[in-house]
Amino acid sequence: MKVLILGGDGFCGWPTTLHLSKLGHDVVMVDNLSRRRIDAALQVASLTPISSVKTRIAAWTEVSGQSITFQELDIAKDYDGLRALLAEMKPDAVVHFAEQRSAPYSMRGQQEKRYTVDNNISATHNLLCAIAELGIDPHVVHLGTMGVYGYDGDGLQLPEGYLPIKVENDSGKTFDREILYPTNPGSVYHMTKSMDQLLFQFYAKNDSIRVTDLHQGIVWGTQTDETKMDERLINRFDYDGDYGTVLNRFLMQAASGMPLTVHGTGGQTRAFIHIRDTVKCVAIAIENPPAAGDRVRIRNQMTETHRIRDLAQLVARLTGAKAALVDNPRKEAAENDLFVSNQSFMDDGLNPTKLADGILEETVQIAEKYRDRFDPERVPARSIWTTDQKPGVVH
Ligand code: NAD
Ligand code: USQ
Repeated sequence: MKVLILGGDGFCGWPTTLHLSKLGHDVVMVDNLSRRRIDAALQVASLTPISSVKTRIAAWTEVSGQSITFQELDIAKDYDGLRALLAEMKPDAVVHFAEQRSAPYSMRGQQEKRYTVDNNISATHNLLCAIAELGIDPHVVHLGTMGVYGYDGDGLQLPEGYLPIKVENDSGKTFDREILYPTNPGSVYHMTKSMDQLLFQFYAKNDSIRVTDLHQGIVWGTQTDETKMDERLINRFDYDGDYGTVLNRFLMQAASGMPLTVHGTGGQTRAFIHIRDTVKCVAIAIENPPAAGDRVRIRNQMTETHRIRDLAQLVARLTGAKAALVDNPRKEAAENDLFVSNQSFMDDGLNPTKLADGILEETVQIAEKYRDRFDPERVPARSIWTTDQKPGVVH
C-alpha cells in the first residue's frame, strides 16, 4: 500500500513509519517539525538523543534497504501543499498523527490553548477537505484518545465509540438508537480530539470518506523492533512536565533518585498501551478499512488499565524509588474506575505487551543509560488547569 504518515517524526509516528516500511508499505512521511521547535522553546529535550529526520531516514535505508520519502509541511497552515501532495501521491491510507498532543501544554495559557485548537482542528479539517475536493479515496486512520470518553467511570464498560441507548418519549413509545459516546474532555487538547470526531462523522456521511478513529490510551515504553536496529533510529523519550507521560516520567524519576510525582491521591485510573502495540494496531487498522459510506470505525487502542498510585507502587517495587503525593495541577476526578472494551483489536489478533511481561525493565534501562542527559529542572508539571490550583511540584 502507499501510506502517507502525517506527524511521522513524533513519538508514535516515527516507530510507526519504520514498522509500516518494514512490512513493505511504500511510505511517505510528513512533519512540520513543530514538536522539535516546542522542545527548544520549552528548553526540554528527549532523554534519548534523537537524530535529525535526514539522519534517521538515511540510517533506515542503510539497515533495511527500504527508502522513505520525507516532506516538511505544515498541514494546518499549508492547505495547497497538502492537497498537491495528496493529488500526486494518491495514497491508499493516510495515518494522521499530526496534532499538538500534550494536555498540560494545551492548558499553559491563552497562546497554547489557541495554538492547540487552531493547529489540531485545521490539520484534521484540511486533510478531510482536501480528500473530498480531490475526489480520491484513501482510508484515513486517525490517532484519537481514550480521553474523549472522560473519566467519570462508575463501572460501565466503555464501548468502541458508539453507545446503544433507549429513549422513551412523552407518549410512552420507546426508540432504540446508537449514538456517538457523549464526549467529556478533560483539557483543551482532549477537546480538540472530541471536535475531530464530529469532523470525521460529517465527512464520512457527506463525502463517503473512509475513516478509522483510534481511541488510544497513554503510550509507554520507547523502543520497537525497528527503532532498536541502530542508535540513529532511537525513538524519543519525554519526561518533562508537559510532554512526559506518567509511566515514563515515573521511570525516569526513579532512575535519577527523585520521588515519583503522584498527582492528588493517585486514584485516577487510565488506559495504557506499549509503543510496540501502537505500531501493530496501526498496521492492523490500515489493513481493515470500513467500506465507503460506512460510519466512522472507532477502535479502542489500549491494552490494560491501571490506577496511578498502583503504577507508582509498581515502579517503586522495581526500582526502590519512593512515591510522593503532590498537589494535582489538573482538574480531574480524584478517583475513577475505568473498564474498556478493546474487542476489535483482540479479534484481529493483537497479542499485547503488558506491564507484567517484564518489559518495564527495558524502559528502566533506557532511563538509566541516558541519565546524563536528564535535567531535573524539567520534571515539575508547572501547567495548571485553573488559576486557583497549584503546580504539581513536590513539597
Ligand atoms: P508527538 O508530539 O511526538 O508527535 C506529533 C508530530 O506531529 C510531531 O512530530 C509534530 O511536529 C507533528 N505535527 C504537529 N502538528 C503538525 C502540523 N500542523 N503539520 C505537520 N506536522 C505536525 O506526539 P505523539 O506522542 O507521537 O502523538 C501522535 C498522535 O497520537 C497525536 O495525535 C496524539 O494525540 C495521539 N496520541 C498519543 C498518545 C501518547 O501517549 N503519546 C496517546 C494517545 C493518542
Ligand atoms: N499524572 C501523575 N503524575 C505525573 C504525570 C501525570 O499523577 O507526573 C497523572 C495525571 O494527573 C493524569 C494521568 O497521570 O491523571 C495521566 O497523565 P499523562 O500525562 O500520562 O497523560 P494525558 O495527559 O492523559 O495524555 C497522554 C498523551 C495524550 C493522549 C492521552 C491518552 O499525552 O496525547 O491522548 O495520554 S488518554 O489519557 O487515554 O486520554
